[in-house]
Amino acid sequence: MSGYFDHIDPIKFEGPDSDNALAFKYYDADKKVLGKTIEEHLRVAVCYWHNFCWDGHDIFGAGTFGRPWNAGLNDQAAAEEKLDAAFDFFEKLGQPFFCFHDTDVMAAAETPKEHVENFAAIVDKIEAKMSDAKTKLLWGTANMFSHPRYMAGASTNPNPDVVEFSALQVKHCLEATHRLGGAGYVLWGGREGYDTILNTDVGQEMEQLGRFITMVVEHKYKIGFKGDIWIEPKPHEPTKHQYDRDVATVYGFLKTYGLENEVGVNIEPNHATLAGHNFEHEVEIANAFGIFGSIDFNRGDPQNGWDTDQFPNDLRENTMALYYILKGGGFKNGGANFDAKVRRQSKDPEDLFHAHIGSMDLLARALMNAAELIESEKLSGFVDQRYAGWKTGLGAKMLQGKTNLDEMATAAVEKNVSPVPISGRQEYLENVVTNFTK
Ligand code: XUL
Ligand code: CO
Repeated sequence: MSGYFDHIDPIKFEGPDSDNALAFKYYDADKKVLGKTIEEHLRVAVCYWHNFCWDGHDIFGAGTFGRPWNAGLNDQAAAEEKLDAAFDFFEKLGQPFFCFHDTDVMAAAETPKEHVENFAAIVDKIEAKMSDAKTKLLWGTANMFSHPRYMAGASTNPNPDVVEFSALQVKHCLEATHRLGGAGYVLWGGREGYDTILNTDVGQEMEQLGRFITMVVEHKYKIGFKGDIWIEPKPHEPTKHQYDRDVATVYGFLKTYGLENEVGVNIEPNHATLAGHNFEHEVEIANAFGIFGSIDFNRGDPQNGWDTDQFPNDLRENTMALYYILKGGGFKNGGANFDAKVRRQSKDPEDLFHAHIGSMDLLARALMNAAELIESEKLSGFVDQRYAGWKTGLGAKMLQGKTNLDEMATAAVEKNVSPVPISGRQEYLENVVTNFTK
């Protein structure tokens, strides 16, 4: 026990009329929605890095949070104190999952041997903690972007020695994720991209990335890891051009290297908006290509263009996202990880709870709205009817590859009518969504 959250009672569901800021109003974990409980649908995860590692510093100022485990050296004792605090938080919040980077949980390391030893030492402790906790591991990942050695990328680095270090980190983190029962493993591109083309061989770097991810997949089979591997698209920040800029780009890359049936995506709304897409677009593109995996829920700020990683609070946006997630079959191994951080002035332990309670309530409402939208068939009925022409006749033959330009052109001339445009009913459909957002 860390003692850090002792003054906060376990968070309970009290319903929408409750005045208690430290209670759930909508996140009723056991409530059934479309045949599954809210907890089973959402698979909520708390992330280690924003909540327990970041100390509140920004580019102009020092840390503001004063969390005791971040006060001194990041040694094994501090890593264990942080682990205690993290599991105390998980127990009080009661969410089913957490996520971590290797460097979030372990004592700082400089050499490869130190990395292996320090990581192994904390993985033993995490395993012990998990043995009497409800919280399971949603996914693990290796941080290959913070240390200066990764300045020019990890697997896309011009120096193969850096790629060796990356291989070491991913091997150990994937094996730890497997040992801890993780449902997935995430590869965020970090610095896999470039700042100036003048010093970069893009073709060479893409080849390195393709080979590296192939080796990760091979290792997954070698160790018998049954979870999924997901790439997390992001268009820029930290590098100007990231190779995995959005879901469609990632799909093209996976297809090029024959990985499209092995690797899916972990979508983050703030990354989607930085790429000029909305959240539901990224979800539906992933559904269309069959690579939907998991979500790092958060939001950006519409007035600025960087990755502010704020907790989500837009009910309509998340109703839309949950609608397309459910339409695609919902989460399987993936879940709702909050890759979000409280603002720098929100320095108290309570603030971490307010942030997660509010976002879990928001997602529960969005889920219930989305389920009602699905059941009403108002959107799907409209779309099905809009594409009904493709079920029969030449439309069906075209999709089956059984017609050609000659036959279609002849059919058009025989009918000899210019097709009459049909309304797309955008405003009507937007009204439907508004009326289901409650
Ligand atoms: C960075 C980001 C990461 C990944 C994991 O923008 O989202 O935290 O989710 O490395
Ligand atoms: Co993320």
